[in-house]
Amino acid sequence: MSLTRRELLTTASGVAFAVAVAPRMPVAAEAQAASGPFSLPALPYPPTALEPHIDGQTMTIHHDRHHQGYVNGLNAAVAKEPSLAGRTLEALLRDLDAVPAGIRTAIQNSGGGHYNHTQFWTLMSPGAGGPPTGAAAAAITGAFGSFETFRDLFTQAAGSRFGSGWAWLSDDNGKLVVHSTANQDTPLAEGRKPIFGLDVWEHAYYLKYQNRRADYVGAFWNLINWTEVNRRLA
Ligand code: MN3
Repeated sequence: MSLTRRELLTTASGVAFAVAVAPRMPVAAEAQAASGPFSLPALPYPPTALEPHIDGQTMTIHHDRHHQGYVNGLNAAVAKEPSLAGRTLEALLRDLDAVPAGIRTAIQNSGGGHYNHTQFWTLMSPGAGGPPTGAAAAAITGAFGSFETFRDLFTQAAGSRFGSGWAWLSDDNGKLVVHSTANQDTPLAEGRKPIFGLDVWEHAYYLKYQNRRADYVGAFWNLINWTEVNRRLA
């Protein structure tokens, strides 16, 4: 004979415990939380495609495990607040104060992690990099004087972010700015629209670069997908 977990608990502990367990019963809801509404986007290239700048093992672990972890955390959080149904992730991150306190930190960290990594994968591409093209070239020169000046500012932002975080080029009310955020915080929470961001958590580079974050940041300039940057600028 087989007993379900609930029947075993009920048998052992009586009716009162069965009532207490009841809210945990909707296994279907938990399964749903694990699988949606947010999902891990596929990498737009094979994990080894960015070598030698970012190695395949780092890309696989970073995408399949770290990013998946943020997706799982985000789904678990929103499952606790049916009132959030229909809200976009951008809207939640833009106004964290409006998110119910019980899941605010989870939205900030896991929701931010999902949002940040989703843009990160598309902003790199094999055989890309070099100086900006099209609208990005004009916008960056207009805002910073030259691509080289911008690159130095961005490199400084990436290098000086203490601990884990991101370096960004963002649109701040129509003006391009270079800045950084801590942990998985997003420019959205600062009222800015992110154009592109570089992950400077150690999990993004440690296998290949160990403590040499500057070398990883330097390699990023060989990968940046200006076509995608131009799409996001438009
Ligand atoms: Mn990361």
